[in-house]
Amino acid sequence: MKLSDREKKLIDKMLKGDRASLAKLISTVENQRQSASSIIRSISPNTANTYVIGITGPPGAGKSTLVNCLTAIYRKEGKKVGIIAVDPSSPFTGGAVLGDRIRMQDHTADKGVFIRSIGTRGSQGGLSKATSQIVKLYDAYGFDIIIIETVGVGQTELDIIRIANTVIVLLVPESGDVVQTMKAGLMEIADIFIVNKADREGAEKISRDIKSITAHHSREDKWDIPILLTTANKNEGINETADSIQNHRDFQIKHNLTQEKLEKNREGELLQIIKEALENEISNKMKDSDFKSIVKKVRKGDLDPYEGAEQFISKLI
Ligand SMILES: Nc1nc2c(ncn2[C@@H]2O[C@H](COP(=O)(O)OP(=O)(O)O)[C@@H](O)[C@H]2O)c(=O)[nH]1
Ligand SMILES: [Mg+2]
Repeated sequence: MKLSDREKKLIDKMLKGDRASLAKLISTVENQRQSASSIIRSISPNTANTYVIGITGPPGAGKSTLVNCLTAIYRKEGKKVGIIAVDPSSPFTGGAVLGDRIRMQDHTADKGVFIRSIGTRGSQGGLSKATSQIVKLYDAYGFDIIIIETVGVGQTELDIIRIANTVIVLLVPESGDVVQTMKAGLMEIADIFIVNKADREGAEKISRDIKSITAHHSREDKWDIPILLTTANKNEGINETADSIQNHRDFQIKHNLTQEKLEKNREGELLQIIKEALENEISNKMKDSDFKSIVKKVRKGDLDPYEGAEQFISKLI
């Protein structure tokens, strides 16, 4: 699809650092408008210069508070920070924005920080696609660090979290049930465990429980998962968190994992694009008379769907 002059102008201005243009482009991809893929395609030469940190954990665990604290550290280092707060449970994006704005208000006036909350808009699976596209927009815009905050531990946010170079799983002393049901899969995703609200009772215990689980799991990449204690609302343990992120970043560079991850992501992206293109092709073909007759026979029960699919595909190729 060709980009409109307006979209071309927006991309141009965004690449020169215009925040309003960035915001408009984000809306286009968030709503998965038709031109979203073309926009991302045109900016891809400007990407792959950023570092993505994913923070996931139960609601109220202190993710936004931690994002706020980490942002302060990176700003002091002169780094520009782009934040995406993903809240699929929030039906109105406005609500998510407001809640996070209040907590992240330290940075809302700072031009080196950009915060965007996204909710349920878009179809199933659209959320992770929109998130990865917003990451690309942020990347092209020139953020040195991107932080993605997602709610929950496990399931749906999994693919969102795969976009991140370092994944932090944030728990609290009350997260005992999460730890009990912690699957090996989580060990492959969590690069750093944090027990936040260390000011509360039980923090040490849960961190020991996590440790005993990680001790029995050797990761494929041999990264030793650190388990940290933080009290984010008092800014305690934040430097250690930033150090752990840096260590993980160095570890990946040292073992060539950054390149591998990049290549894996690109392959995943290729597959995604092919799937979408084929799906569009199939939907269009459904309207052709040749194919319509197959659909009709299946609908009437004169043809079983497997046989119908075979006929359909052989016509398609
Ligand atoms: N006691 C305590 N409260 C905290 C801590 N960190 C954050 N909070 C509070 O927990 C609440 C939820 O924090 P928030 O960052 O919004 O959690 P999120 O839903 O995971 O993003 C807020 O009222 C925070 O002030 C902490 O370390 N200790
Ligand atoms: Mg939050």
